[in-house]
Amino acid sequence: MAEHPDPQEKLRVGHPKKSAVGIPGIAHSVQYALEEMGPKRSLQTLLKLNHVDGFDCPSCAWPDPDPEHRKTAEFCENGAKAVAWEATRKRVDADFFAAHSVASLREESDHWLESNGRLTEPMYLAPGPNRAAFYTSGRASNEAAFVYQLLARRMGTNNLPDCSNMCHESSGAALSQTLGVGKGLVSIDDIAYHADLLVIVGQNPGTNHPRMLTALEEAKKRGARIVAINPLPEAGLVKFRNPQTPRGLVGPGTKLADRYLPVRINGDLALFAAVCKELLAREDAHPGTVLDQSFIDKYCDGFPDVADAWRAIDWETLETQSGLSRSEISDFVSDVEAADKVIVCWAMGLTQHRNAVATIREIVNFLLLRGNVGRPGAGPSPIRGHSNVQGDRTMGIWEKMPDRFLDKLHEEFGFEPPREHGWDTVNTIRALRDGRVDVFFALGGNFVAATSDTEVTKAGMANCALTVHVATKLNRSHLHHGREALILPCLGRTERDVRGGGEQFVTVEDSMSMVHASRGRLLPGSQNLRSEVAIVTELGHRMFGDDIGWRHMSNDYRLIREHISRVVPGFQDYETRVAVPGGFMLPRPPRDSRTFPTASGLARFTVNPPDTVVVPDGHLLLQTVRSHDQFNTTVYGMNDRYRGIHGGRRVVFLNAADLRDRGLSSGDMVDLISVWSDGERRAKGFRTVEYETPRGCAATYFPEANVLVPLDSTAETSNTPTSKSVVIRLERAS
Ligand SMILES: Nc1nc2c(c(=O)[nH]1)N[C@H]1C(S)=C(S)[C@@H](COP(=O)(O)OP(=O)(O)OC[C@H]3O[C@@H](n4cnc5c(=O)[nH]c(N)nc54)[C@H](O)[C@@H]3O)O[C@H]1N2
Ligand SMILES: Nc1nc2c(c(=O)[nH]1)N[C@H]1C(S)=C(S)[C@@H](COP(=O)(O)OP(=O)(O)OC[C@H]3O[C@@H](n4cnc5c(=O)[nH]c(N)nc54)[C@H](O)[C@@H]3O)O[C@H]1N2
Ligand SMILES: [Mo]
Repeated sequence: MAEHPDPQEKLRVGHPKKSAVGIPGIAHSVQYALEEMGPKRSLQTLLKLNHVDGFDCPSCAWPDPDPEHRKTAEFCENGAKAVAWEATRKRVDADFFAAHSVASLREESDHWLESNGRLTEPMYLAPGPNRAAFYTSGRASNEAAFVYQLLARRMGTNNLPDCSNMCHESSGAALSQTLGVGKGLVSIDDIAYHADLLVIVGQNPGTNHPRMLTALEEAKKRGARIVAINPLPEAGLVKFRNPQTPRGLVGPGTKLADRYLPVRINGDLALFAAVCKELLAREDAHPGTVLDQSFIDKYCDGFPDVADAWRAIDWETLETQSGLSRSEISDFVSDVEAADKVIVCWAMGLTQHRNAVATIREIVNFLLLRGNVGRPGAGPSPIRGHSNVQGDRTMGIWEKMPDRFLDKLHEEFGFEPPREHGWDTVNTIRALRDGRVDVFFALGGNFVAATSDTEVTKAGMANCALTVHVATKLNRSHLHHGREALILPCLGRTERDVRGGGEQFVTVEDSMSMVHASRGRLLPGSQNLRSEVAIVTELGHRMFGDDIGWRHMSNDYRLIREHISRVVPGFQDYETRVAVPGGFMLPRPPRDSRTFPTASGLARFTVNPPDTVVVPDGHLLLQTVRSHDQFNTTVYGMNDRYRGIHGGRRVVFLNAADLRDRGLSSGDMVDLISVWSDGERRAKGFRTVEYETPRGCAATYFPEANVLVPLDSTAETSNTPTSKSVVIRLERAS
């Protein structure tokens, strides 16, 4: 019985026949056999049907007469049909399945399905490529990242979530929308030797980028000013905890920042709107003295609209949202006015909020106003996290790589890469939760611990048929696994990598777009360890044979770099240029020539109405930060000495007044409860620490606090979990 009407069917209703079978019936069946089998085969089969030296009619179970009584044509009309149907020359083989998707076949009638002919080859339906997800943490080298995205796309999926989705995704989105390039436009020399003013927003370099302090010290020595914008007075920038100094380089008691603005958590959009409004007001008062009007006219669009928007905002909104007074903001604007060249550096304090992309766009507006883009000593500078997180993106680790990259892959390797966008990190967790992932593969990282809504992620992992982790160290993600699980240990950056083609090196790209080589020197931790490149290319070889030279790439990474040089823009002569000590700088058109590869070809001013997270009465806004003794989910020790914490991590930093309001004192034990539209999440047992931070703000460490971050609480556009703005309340621990 056909479930679906036959699309070929043209129903006609005639008179019922009076007699069954007879000559017309036989003639009909012979004609039918001719159609299906051709004349010779028809004769061969129909004459053998139900004969002693022949075969049993595949149609009904009517017994055959004894041998003497059998006729030359011992078959009925339906027997002939059955034979012809089976002995057909038509084939349903691999080509057929290549031409028809299972979903489209499901729509066909039963008649049509069988009428396509005989099944002649075993058919295996593998899980759809989009039921696999390939996660990357930002330590993978360019070579490993390139072959990894190649493997995923060769399989047919763009499901390439990465740690960037939780990190600088918002920066990439804001910068490409406004300047046409999703990367920073500043180099170390700009910071150390050229900028007049360095604005450090939502970043704690003393702990997370200690080598940056050297550049800042250099800048300070030649008289540059430094402004820190942060709800916490971080050590090195703002505060010193004697006797330590961040690098032992500045004298005791020195602090780098000349001005500190204790912004409310998530108050930066309002702050930068206020700064722009004030700059505009000063320009209006003394036309031609504050803004770089010739830069704006020549290189930008959207200025009149955004200027109107700034003029219309009232100061009260800006002060309330930023938590800063008009005079504090005005003093900062004076620093800006006095500086010819301004750099803004930022990190997770800006990117992990609902309005993160808008905030970073407002910073671009701020820089454009005085032509602080596309010249030495000026520009936007997102400070990246993992050593090669930026390089991994350049190599194609992204769930939505543009078509021009996919076209190049096609040209280079001859297969058609999938075009449909894949899952980012949050969407991968949703798919895991809903049982839509069969295979979860991770090239490094600690997905379960690093992502938001820990319990949801853990449970989701168990829905997978297979989880695979390529890793150097055992971590929590390996313990929350699918029905089958693999851990593939790999070489680390420090170790020598010898392959068939000799000793190999890999390459990486830093925050400032410099590409350079990295060579391990230590003997591998074990003979069993293979490089990430070797693991991924071997997998490619096992799955696809040597269709695109997986084994060759595995033995000689130069071949991978050759492919990269043809696929990825800016990598021409890769092998030669990376051989130069220090490597080479990738092109950054806005910086190199004030060329903005946006749709309009101009740098874009954007209107970003100030707003901030609404915190209900009695609640606090919680940010989650790194201690001095950790690298993301890797905890080296239990101290955070710059913040005065020793021997434990379950602490929550609070303003004295917020403690007092709740009848709490420093050292009390509390539970943290986050509130979200779908309910509450609780993290138990945190010790309160009275700390200098604006009222209504709180801070604690990640990854412990990730249980509090709701999966659906993400940044607009970038879909980054809002790890720096979680609405919570406190309850005294029982
Ligand atoms: N030692 C060490 N180094 C690291 C890492 C590590 O874990 N350990 N991690 C690496 C990685 S992956 C990354 S991404 C970087 C992260 O580097 P950072 O971004 O410096 O790391 P976080 O600890 O998240 O610090 C965020 C900073 O932003 C501030 N902040 C929070 N909310 C706001 C806000 O709303 N506005 C403003 N203006 N400031 C805010 C916090 O007080 C804190 O100072 O470091 C990299 N380097
Ligand atoms: N609440 C909250 N959550 C956050 C953040 C936050 O600020 N707050 N920050 C987010 C950010 S910025 C990031 S980048 C993510 C980090 O997310 P991930 O990158 O997934 O996490 P890591 O902790 O860096 O991963 C550490 C693991 O990587 C493996 N590993 C180390 N080196 C290598 C190597 O060379 N090769 C391989 N294959 N494996 C290696 C080790 O097994 C180690 O356990 O976390 C995000 N999560
Ligand atoms: Mo990061």
